[in-house]
Amino acid sequence: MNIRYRWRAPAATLAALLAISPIAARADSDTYEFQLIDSSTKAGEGVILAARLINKRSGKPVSDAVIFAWRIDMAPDGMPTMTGSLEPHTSDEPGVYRFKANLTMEGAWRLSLAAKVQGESQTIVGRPLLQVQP
Ligand SMILES: [Cu+2]
Repeated sequence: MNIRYRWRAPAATLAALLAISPIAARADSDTYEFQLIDSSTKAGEGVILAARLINKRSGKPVSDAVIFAWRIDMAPDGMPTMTGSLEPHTSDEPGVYRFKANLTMEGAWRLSLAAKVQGESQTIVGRPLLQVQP
């Protein structure tokens, strides 16, 4: 399979970066946006989530991002400490970054991603929301 991006760094760096990241959150959020291709899914194990990274100025997907931190939790439903397991999954669609998740509870979830994009010094952070159905 043609993997068009590389995954780096363990998710250990994640809490520090994504839980409390006023600095990272500021970075270029007006230019780049992570959008879930399907923002509604069924609860379960091994759910595949796909997020497209868009450059809003050009309207084009960003295919060379390196996503180095990821997390999924139920913060939108008042459960910020309830996380789901989440691991990168292969994708061969440029600009689309996929994950395999265990989403054990219905309700509102938040996917948090941090990425580096070529030519941008700042970290790109996105937090698209996901509705999980029973
Ligand atoms: Cu929950």
